[in-house]
Amino acid sequence: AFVENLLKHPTFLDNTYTTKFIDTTPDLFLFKKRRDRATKILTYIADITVNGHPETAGRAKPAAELRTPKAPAPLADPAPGTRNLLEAKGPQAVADWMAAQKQVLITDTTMRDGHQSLLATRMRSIDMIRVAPTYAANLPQLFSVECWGGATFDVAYRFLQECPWQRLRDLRAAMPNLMTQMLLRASNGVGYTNYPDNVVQAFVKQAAATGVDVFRVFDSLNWVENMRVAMDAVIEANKVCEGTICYTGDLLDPNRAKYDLSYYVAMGRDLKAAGAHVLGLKDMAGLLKPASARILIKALKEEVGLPIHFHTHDTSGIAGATVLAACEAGVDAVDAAMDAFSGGTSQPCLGSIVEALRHTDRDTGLDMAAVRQVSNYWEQVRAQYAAFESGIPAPASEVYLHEMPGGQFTNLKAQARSLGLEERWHEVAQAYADANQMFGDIVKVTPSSKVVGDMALMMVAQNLSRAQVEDPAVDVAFPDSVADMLKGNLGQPPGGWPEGISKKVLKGETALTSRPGAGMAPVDLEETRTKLSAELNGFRVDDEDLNGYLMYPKVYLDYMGRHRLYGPVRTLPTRTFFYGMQPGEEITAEIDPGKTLEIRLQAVGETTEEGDAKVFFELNGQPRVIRVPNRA
Ligand code: BTN
Ligand code: 3PY
Ligand code: ZN
Repeated sequence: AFVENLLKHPTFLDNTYTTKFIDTTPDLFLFKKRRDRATKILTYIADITVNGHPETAGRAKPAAELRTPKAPAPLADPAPGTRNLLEAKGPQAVADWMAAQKQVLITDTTMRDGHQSLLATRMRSIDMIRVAPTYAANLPQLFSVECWGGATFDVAYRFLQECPWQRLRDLRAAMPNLMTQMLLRASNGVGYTNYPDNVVQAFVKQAAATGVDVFRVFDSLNWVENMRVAMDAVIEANKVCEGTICYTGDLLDPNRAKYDLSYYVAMGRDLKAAGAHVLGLKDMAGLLKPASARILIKALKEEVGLPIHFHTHDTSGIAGATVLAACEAGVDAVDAAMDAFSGGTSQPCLGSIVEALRHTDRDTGLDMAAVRQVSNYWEQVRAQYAAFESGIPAPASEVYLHEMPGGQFTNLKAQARSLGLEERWHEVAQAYADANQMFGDIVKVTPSSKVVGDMALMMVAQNLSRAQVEDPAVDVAFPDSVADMLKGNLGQPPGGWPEGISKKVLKGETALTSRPGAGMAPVDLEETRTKLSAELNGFRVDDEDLNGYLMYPKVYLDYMGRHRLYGPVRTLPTRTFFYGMQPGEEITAEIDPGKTLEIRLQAVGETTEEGDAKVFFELNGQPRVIRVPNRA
């Protein structure tokens, strides 16, 4: 609502210039533009100071004495790392190098899955970019830094008012020796539905151009057929294609025979045949147990022959044991998160894995003093995001019942809360497990996990059992996402969809059994660009903007509308972004390299008869008054 009000405010109806132009065009009227951007940022600060940020209202607050986190100093010039190898010799050379290493290679997931799983994906770019040079200089032995994709793409536009492409560009520049890594949902891109092939291709091409080196490509039903378009695009871009198996069920349980060893080995072989350089093993819910990891990793190594990159979540509390078992079984690379962003629904603790392997034949070679320093930085960062903590205090063995992915767990819990079902959480967990069986025991990961979650919430809210939902005689209004999935629009699970529930949901409609993308007309990219440009008053739409719009049209347009009002708010310290300023407080915001605004809040004045609050600032020593509607 605060946006709508501002949109109506005459002072802010200026739409003659926009993001990229301002951010990248060296121009003759620098003074005026800078002042205008400064006005926009002051407007944002004034609004948040007077009215608060809607996302932090009523939530826990960071401690008053917290300072802006300070990154540890880079110790030396960045030593050559995996990125140098990729640039010099290409992705196959990276895979060959991986397979030849004795040490366990480590991917740091803090900047993607870590905060996606613990803080609802709310980490802002500035908190990442500040420490990126330290990663490059002090941790050059890392295999990769996972810092893009998954839910981070839309959350950046939607909730953080920043451009995800710019985040990637900045991180890439700050870590020239390290491979960046992203999570790509194959034909679902970084969204929740299947996109036309040429949209997926354009997106991958752009991600590679802006700065992604390793693409972890997975499909939410493990359907290799629906991964090829994305995998081919990665290979075409000469980047590392990590074709990925999603792990589900329980390898050693004879009652879950659908996902047995032969299933995973066959999928691994299919991914290799599809051109994967590396085989990803993605245990998104943290269900792989140590004994199973030994068997699975050994079999995949022997039978597929690709280097293996293992990813898990610590929801159960024993992921560390599984990682160590995987290391014993010969896994090539593993994912971990820095202390403050590890454990629980996130990855296991990076430093502890490094220590556990120290002085063994699989010693990672990472410098623990450097790891500790970086961890300490992340501790300060996490403290700033108190409002987004989900408050899960202990390991949850219940994960073996519901099998929710780490990235979904906290999200679904929040959804349950907003529906007034918080005290019935354990029923939601059971309903989630029941819905999964009803759909035939499927892989649950974005977007299929969202469908199962929607179904589970509905069952609990309406007190429906699985038997009732399946009973042809009981009338059930299924969530749209369920109908969409059973129509085949997310693709095919192993063995197809169960007949009974499909029949009930589809009401006579025939379901698609071919690849959804095969039947979708290509989007006319240039026509889309022209129309978008017109909608944005002639703004020059570059390929990054176009791809952002193609993934999330409305989210992108809303972001652009707010950008016009507020300018480059990504440069604000995180506390200021979420809480505004205190009288007497001073901050700086570097709106361009070397161009810094010094902002001091003097006072918040009375509210006028028209309902506007006057906010008094000093901007680079000059007094400035900003009026914003007081809605508090
Ligand atoms: C937010 O809305 O707060 C962030 C979006 C997070 C959505 C995630 S992505 C992984 C997980 N699986 C789902 O089905 N939803 C979540
Ligand atoms: C995502 O797709 O965002 C995930 O994290 C899946 O695990
Ligand atoms: Zn994950």
